[in-house]
Amino acid sequence: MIDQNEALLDQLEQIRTKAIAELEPVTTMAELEEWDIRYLGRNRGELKNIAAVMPKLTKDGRRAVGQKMNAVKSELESHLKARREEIRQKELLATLEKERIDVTMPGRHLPVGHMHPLTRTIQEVTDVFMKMGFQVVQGPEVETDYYNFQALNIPADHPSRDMQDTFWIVPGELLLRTQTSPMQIRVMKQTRPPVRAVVPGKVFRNEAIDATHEAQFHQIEGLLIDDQCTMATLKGCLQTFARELYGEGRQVRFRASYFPFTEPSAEMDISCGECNGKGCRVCKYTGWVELLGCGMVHPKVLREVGYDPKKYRGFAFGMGVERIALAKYGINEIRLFTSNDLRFLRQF
Ligand code: FA5
Repeated sequence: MIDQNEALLDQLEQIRTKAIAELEPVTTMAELEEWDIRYLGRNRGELKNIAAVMPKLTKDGRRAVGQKMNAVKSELESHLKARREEIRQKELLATLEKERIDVTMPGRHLPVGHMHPLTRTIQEVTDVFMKMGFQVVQGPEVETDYYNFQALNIPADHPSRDMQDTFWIVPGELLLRTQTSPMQIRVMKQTRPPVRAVVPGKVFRNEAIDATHEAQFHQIEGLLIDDQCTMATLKGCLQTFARELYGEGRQVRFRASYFPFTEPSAEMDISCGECNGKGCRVCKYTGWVELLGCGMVHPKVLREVGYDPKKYRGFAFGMGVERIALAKYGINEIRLFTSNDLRFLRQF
């Protein structure tokens, strides 16, 4: 029995030495895992094999072998713990080294876009009018003949229909709006005076295209209705707008004109920004660029929307956004806005 105890103690000592020796070259968690199973494993570890024969020993033998086994076990466990920590640290350092961020490296260039010059112009114009108390509203691009023409005092046989060559969807009924003026009717029908609104949006005309004419362009409509406004209010408002948008250096002028839905009517021009009024291709050698049409809202239009023309009056205007941008930035070709040419767009 004594021999058997001795032999077991010996065996435990051999296990201890072998385990420590085999732990030496272990460098990965996977290898450590294997080592753990081999020596300390609950099912088939080498210590477990010795524990299996313990019940057959004498009391003293059990105590001596048990003590030695516990000592070996806790020594191996503490080696395991220390090595696990070492490997963990080593792996962490390797990961940190592999994923190291070089903060001195130049950043990746992400090109940032910016607003299209027409969008920017619309925003600048509406901002000026918002400061004057106007509300910004929008309306449909597909309109009925009633809103685009009839309600604006342009009946079916009216010659002024020819002023705006129309893209019809259903001839005589449905069309791509040729102007933003139909929104005058929609706004007035939906509200009671006082009214102050500006309406930016796309309009469409079946026209010959050249340096200042497009078939699809943008307008901003303006409408003010109250009980005391006059042509002087209209001129003051539009002059203020021109000064705010273009600065003090540019001149504006009003020319008598005709629109079926305003009386009296006028057009406002601004001195050409390309040639400073000397005459060039942009201004067709006149020194002026036409910006907008305007006038006092016709009594027939007021009656059409249920406003009493004896009580209320107002003015309206409609400006071409492309023309405003041409004049503001001194551009000599309207088609550049839709050319998608980055060399052009990057300049704004
Ligand atoms: C009108 O469209 C009227 N609805 C304006 C108006 C509103 C008058 C309210 C009175 C009261 P006109 O056809 O002139 O008017 O166009 C207005 C502006 O749109 C012009 O002054 C011009 O700046 C711009 N415009 C007209 N046709 C074109 C085009 N083909 N391409 C680019 N801009 C244009």
